[in-house]
Amino acid sequence: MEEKKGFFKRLVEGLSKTRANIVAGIDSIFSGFSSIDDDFYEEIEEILVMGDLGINATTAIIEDLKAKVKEQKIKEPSECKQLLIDSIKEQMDVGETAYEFENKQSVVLVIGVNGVGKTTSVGKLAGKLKDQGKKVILAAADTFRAAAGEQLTEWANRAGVDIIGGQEGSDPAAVVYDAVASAKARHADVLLCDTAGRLHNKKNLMNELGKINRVLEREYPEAYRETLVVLDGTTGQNALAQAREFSEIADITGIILTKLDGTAKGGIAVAIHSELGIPVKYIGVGESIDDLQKFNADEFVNALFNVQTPAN
Ligand SMILES: Nc1nc2c(ncn2[C@@H]2O[C@H](COP(=O)(O)OP(=O)(O)OP(=O)(O)O)[C@@H](O)[C@H]2O)c(=O)[nH]1
Ligand SMILES: [Mg+2]
Repeated sequence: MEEKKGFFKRLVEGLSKTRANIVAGIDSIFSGFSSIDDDFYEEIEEILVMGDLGINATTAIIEDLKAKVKEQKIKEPSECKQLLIDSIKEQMDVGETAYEFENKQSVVLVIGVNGVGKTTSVGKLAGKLKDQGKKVILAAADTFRAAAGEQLTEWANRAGVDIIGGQEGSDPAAVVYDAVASAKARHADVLLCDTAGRLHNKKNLMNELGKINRVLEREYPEAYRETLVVLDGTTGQNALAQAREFSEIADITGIILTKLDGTAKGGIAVAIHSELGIPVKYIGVGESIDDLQKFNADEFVNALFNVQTPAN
């Protein structure tokens, strides 16, 4: 509870620029319009699109808002605020089953382009799972970037979990092979695999992921599979484009959206979910080990609009 409160507060702080970007504009529409008309809806629409929520989500939200206004016979623009908040929440419900891997024997492949926060997120996730009493092993399958292994080793030490690595330049699939053997021998609950971010070229990426996937299928068929794409929240629409590209070459089961602290583009969380149907499962709001949390639509939208969640 203590920790959750702290995180919500940090989330509220982290989203302050996004809030300034979206909510301030919306509030001025709610107070500036005296009646609910087409202009009113158009202005809200524009702010949501500018706030990186994406065309899909925005259209759905506006349609939903219109239906609710009609149904509840609402006349005052100011009364629309809560309806709008509810509509945004409905766009991004992740559902109960999203975190099944946490309670199963599982292997989590963490992929994403250069510098988005893969290694950091693997480290944070390891810390979280370890705190839940899980036996976690890390696979340092980024053998490309110099010092990537050392960086992950630091995280393994911080989280208090084991790590399996390979030499720089060695085959990432071989590292995964060794890590699977170790996960089996040590009866690990979760094997987290960090990967290299430089494979921006689609063909290389597909080859490498294909190889890793074949190792996992062959050597560890009993493990529940999770493939998470890490996206940098500060890059807005670019993050959405990356998610789309990865979804074309891998069976993505979820997104980790990082660097939501201090970005004005936090609305992208809504867009990713709505445009691609891929749930945002975790969000990062800082560089330390506690700065990763499960994504909770209610909490996120409350933080965005700075309304208190009753339970917190
Ligand atoms: N502010 C902030 N910084 C973050 C967050 N997540 C990661 N970072 C920072 O982003 C930088 C890159 O993080 P890495 O974890 O090394 O990213 P990566 O995807 O592994 O990078 P490559 O392995 O080079 O592809 C580091 O300085 C991290 O501290 C976050 O949620 N908030
Ligand atoms: Mg890395």
